[in-house]
Amino acid sequence: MEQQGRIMQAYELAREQYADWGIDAEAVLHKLSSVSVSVQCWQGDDVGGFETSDSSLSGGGIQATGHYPGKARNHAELQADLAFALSLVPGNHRVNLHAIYGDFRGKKVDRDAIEPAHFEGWVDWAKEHQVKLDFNCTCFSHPLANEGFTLSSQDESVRRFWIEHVNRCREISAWMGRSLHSRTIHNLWIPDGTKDQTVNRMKYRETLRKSLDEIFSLEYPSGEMTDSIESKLFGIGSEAYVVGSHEFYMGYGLTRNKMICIDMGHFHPTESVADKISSLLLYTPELMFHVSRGLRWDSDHVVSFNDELMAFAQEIVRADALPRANIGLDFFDASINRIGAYVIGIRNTQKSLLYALLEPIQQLRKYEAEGKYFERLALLEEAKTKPFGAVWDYFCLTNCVPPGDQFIKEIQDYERNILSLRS
Ligand code: RNT
Ligand code: ZN
Repeated sequence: MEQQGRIMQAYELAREQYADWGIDAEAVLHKLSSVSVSVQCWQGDDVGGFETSDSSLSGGGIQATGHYPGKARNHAELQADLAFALSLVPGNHRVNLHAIYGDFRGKKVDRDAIEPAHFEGWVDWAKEHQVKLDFNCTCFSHPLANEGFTLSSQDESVRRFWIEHVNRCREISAWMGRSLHSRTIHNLWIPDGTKDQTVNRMKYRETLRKSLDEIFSLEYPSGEMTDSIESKLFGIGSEAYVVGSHEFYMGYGLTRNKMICIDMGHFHPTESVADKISSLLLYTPELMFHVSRGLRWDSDHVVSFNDELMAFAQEIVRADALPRANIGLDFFDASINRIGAYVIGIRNTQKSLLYALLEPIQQLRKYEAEGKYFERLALLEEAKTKPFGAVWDYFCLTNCVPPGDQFIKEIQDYERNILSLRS
């Protein structure tokens, strides 16, 4: 109670300070409440999935490192972990599934045979927990991805296998969206590429374009599912060449009216992902994001409240593009408590948006219009030490989730009572 009073008091003072800058903190929090983050199921089990066959992370140039105990071993555990993580963050969110997380009931169901029935458990769970679902085809961690090519494979039987997989994933997505009355975004990322120089850059890309055209020739109502396509710069084992590069998918998305997915780890380390937002949004209605933190490479570290994340949120807010931004998370750290990873990453993403929404944008734009650049910089810097944390704590309190660092203890308790019992 005492702590609650302190948070209310601090918020009152903060609210007044922001009001002095012409910012209505209540209106900001209202806006923030409406943002759903799509939470990646794969942080919960290090991108393992629940296929009965061996689908250990491979063939995708992506890697989860670490052996922290307590990872989810089945649906019930993953669902419990996700529900617990979501109970520690404000707002209503989505869960982003991969095709390998179906309930295959102990049978070997290959990727070209999956069906909505395998995801009924997830849809029931989503209804019960009032979350919405997004979906991804899984074109990696499979023997037929081991040669490094899926949809761009020159082996027609391999290519057909993956086309069938993606077709089924899109059908499952549409069914999910229908069942939950909320459009499911189906994101497509493939690992295709070569470790060393190829003399067939054009050929593989032509093949990928052909496969995508075939896949997308089947259209679903946009209220049920929408496609997004995710590019990448390089992966482990595809250092020299990635078929689905940024230019490839940018061209494809803009000419075929498909949503482009920007993963924050998929560009040159000094390239600003934030700077891409306004450019792309001039030519495409919506964007999908994979919020991630690359450390030196596409390492998928837990998202930190750092300059890059703030710039990302600022660009969305400054472009008035919150309704056009689909914000998904994509990190997987197996070296720390995985629920802690979720909660930190979700909360930081929300914090970055809150920070951006509390920016004195009108004054900043006025300064800029008048050529007052010292003043613009000064105000941007002052914003950094405003009582932003007090607004955040109040937001947590009013959403009945732990303010400040209190989630640490809750996660420690969960670890002691539940995670530590998993072998
Ligand atoms: C890989 C992509 C892709 C995956 C997930 C598991 O580099 O970022 O989004 O991380 O689909
Ligand atoms: Zn991604």
